[in-house]
Amino acid sequence: MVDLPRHNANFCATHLQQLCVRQVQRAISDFSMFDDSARILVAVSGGKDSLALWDMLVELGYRADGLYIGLGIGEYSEESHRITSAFATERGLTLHTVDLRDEHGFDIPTAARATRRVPCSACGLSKRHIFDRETTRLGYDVLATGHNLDDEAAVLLGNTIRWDVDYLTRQYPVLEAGHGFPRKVKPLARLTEREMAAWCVIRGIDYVVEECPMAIGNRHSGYKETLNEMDERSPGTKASFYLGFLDRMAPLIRSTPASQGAPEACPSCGAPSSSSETPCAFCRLESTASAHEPVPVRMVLNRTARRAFDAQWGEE
Ligand code: Q46
Ligand code: ZN
Repeated sequence: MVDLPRHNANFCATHLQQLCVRQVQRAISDFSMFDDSARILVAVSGGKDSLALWDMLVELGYRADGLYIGLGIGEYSEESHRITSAFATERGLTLHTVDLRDEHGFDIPTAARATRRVPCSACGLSKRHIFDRETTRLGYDVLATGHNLDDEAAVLLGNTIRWDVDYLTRQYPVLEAGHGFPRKVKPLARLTEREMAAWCVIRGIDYVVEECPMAIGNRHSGYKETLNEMDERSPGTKASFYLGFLDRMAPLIRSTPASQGAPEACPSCGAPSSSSETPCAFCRLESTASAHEPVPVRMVLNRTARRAFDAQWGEE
């Protein structure tokens, strides 16, 4: 039995699966994410959310393949790749892989050191660029990511605390295609982290339990912890915060790519960019980071994250 306080009920394995499938189907239809014939590319990291999403879409009969990006984050990335490949092989699914170091000459720890910015900044930029490029290049109709309700609620809390109106107007489970960018969807937006972990246990999905060592102590994790504390005191707070935003606030403020300025093409890689004169942000990152000596992951972790990393993976 799985206890889900936000529904004020315990769920057996069968009912938990029904709940998850219903919520995914509802998200797909409420937000018109894609139809039955769509070719879907699922961004998979080896974590529970993206593997559960891939599993669910295949189970529901969709044509869904996976895309894994090798970020070069030490043993964490090696384990993620191993688990993702095994998931695909065991189920006979198609997995595309892009390795940052092999194809672009750098990894995330080295990019963080070379740019003197937090690792998640270089990582987010690289993932967005490669997801967009590969979805278009390989001819998929849509890119699906495993962001769940906890992720989205934490982002919403951060955007609200900062009153980042620009991000708030774009926070939605569907990002329409436009100006060279593919359509992007988040079918798990109505499901919590706890529900996704339960799905994986019930379905026997092996996933990377440890979170990325770079995430330890970052602001996003702090927002998640705050929301979890509130949810413990008053179950359902997290869901009503995010789902209420989608129901009542997003329709009033939402913007789409069509309402934003048309981008130019990067002169170096051809990706959509703000200028056709200077290389795009990813090409600039690639040129700076690939010129830098490789940096091991431990070197760019703060003290807390390094301790957690050593305890999990052993000292390098
Ligand atoms: S993988 Fe990349 Fe995340 Fe790790 S470095 Fe940050 S953004 S935390 S989803
Ligand atoms: Zn470029």
